[in-house]
Amino acid sequence: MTDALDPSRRIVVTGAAGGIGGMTRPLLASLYPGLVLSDRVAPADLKPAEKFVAADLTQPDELAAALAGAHSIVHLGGHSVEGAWDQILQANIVGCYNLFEAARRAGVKRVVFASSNHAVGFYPRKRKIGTDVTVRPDSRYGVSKAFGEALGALYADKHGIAVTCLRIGNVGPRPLDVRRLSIWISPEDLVQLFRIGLEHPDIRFEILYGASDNAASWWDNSRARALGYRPAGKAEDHRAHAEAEQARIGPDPVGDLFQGGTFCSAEFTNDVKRAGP
Ligand code: 15L
Repeated sequence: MTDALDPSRRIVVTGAAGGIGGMTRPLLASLYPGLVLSDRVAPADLKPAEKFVAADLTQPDELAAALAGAHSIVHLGGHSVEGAWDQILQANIVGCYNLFEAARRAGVKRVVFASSNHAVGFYPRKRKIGTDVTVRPDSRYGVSKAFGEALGALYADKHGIAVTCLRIGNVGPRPLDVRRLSIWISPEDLVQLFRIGLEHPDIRFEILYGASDNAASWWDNSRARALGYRPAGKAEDHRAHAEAEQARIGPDPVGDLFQGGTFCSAEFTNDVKRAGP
């Protein structure tokens, strides 16, 4: 067995107390006995068998302690929606830099970075995009995710860390509305993508879309498929629920044109024709 496939290797999950951490922790625990959870504060439902190390992404010493002896990282930590600049700056820019730098110092081999669809949110819904397009962030949050992808490329090229950036859509048991029919991913499918990042021998630097097998997808995820991704979730199975929820939400004249939805319409002062749908 190669080192990368050793199930006992220490894998640190940052942001373990957050939404995605909560949905994927049990699945990861059954695959990786060496799993270590990290966040500023322990998850409320931490099990006795789960190992937890507290670390604040803005504190390099705390990160160094959390990453000591780590083989790989799943970096879910940071601010997970749009926020004030200083909030995004500290959690997602400074925090992400501290994370990659601590990983390099600790000799970490692989990082899976939770990027977001909001790094490319200003692409129009009528256009299908691959992972090679120029970023079009829809928010300060989206800019921070594009920054994280760029930082991942730097640490892959300069230091040889195998980095997988997942432009995650929306994770949950089912799509929440019509927009999410295009970007939804089940927790099980997301863990499949984590595994590719943690184990696949060909990873050097990758950007993949974090989406299930959605008929209405706006993304070409053929690279993920080439790496063995076989999503089981199908958003169309939940269309009736998503449409019913959408009817309650109502229209968003700007957000409905773009992939990022409300992240695009928030604070929007442009003419939609200039933004290019
Ligand atoms: C994200 O990146 C957020 O973390 C999540 O809370 C959702 O807003 C999601 O995108 C989405 O686009 O639905």
